[in-house]
Amino acid sequence: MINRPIDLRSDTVTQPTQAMREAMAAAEVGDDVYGEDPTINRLEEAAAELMGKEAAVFVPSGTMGNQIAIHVHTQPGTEVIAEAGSHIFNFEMGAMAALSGTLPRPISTSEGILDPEQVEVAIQPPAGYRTPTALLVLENSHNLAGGRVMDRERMAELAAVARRHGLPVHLDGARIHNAAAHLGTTAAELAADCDTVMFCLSKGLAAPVGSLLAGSTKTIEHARRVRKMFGGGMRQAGILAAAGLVALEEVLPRLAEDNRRGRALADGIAQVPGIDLDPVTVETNIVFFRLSPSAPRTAPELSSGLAEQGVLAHSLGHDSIRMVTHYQISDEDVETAVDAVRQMMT
Ligand code: TLP
Repeated sequence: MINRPIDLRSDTVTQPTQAMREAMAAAEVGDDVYGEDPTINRLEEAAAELMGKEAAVFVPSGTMGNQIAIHVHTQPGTEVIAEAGSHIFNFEMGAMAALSGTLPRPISTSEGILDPEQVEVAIQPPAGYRTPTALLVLENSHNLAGGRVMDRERMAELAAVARRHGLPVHLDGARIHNAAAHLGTTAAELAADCDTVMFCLSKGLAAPVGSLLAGSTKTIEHARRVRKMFGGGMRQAGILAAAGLVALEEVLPRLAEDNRRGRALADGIAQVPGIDLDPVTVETNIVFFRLSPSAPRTAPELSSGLAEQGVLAHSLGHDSIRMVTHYQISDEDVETAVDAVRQMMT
């Protein structure tokens, strides 16, 4: 039994760093609904530059950033094309229907990566009896697909299909910096073909709260009005933005380490009998694995057994487990987690 839990449930569990806490205490603040919070303004400028866009707006969560984007790009009674396992479709409480009156058109893929042909076919042809398509959503890295990364070429091909049909593209880049680190490129490069991109400060970047939505000046002006409408107008939230600025400076440059540990975790777990996992598919900090039908335990049993040993993981359904590395997970923690899995499965 170890002293502190090795929490692999998500990278959302990260605690703010000491530097973040100090920056938060010292932050200059103002009323952001009036545009007067200097720390938020700095964060928004930094985020726009980082994403290669004209402007950005600070929002309380990734879900709100995605949903504002949907609201800005669509009209009620239209469709949003998204990969079937996407967060926007599965884990945002039906918000695209509830808040924007849109219907998802989910496309199933084997590894979370859309094919341009599939998108072409999914776009509804103009006809008086068809639900018009309004938006294409991409997710990179793809959470439910095990942190899979879409490369720049595929993103460009998908965006080109959307453009040919006059459709905007939104990128759910909650973990875009993990994807960029894997590819050895920048988030701006990956988001270049997208009209809007959302990324989270509160995941691998370890800030306590917040995400940013970036796009053209005109789109972000609209997004600010929608943020207020959705109840996301914040006041002296520069306290939160201060942590975000530290995240961009200090935590972002080390995300490749989390990706490396994700792969190390996968390499170890893949060797345990009864586990179905190809470690080559683990490109970033998310590790999904299945338990084979002959495995001695179900996923919920494995996750509760691991919890008793101080290793926290997420079970999904009967046979799937997710583990996520982040800055509070060391090489030693990875080894301990692999040992715990081996012990539980033998
Ligand atoms: N993901 C969370 C859970 O909601 C599943 C997690 O633990 O991974 N896009 C993607 C790709 C995400 O993974 C998440 C959160 C979001 C959007 C939403 O971010 P928040 O939780 O800030 O609303």
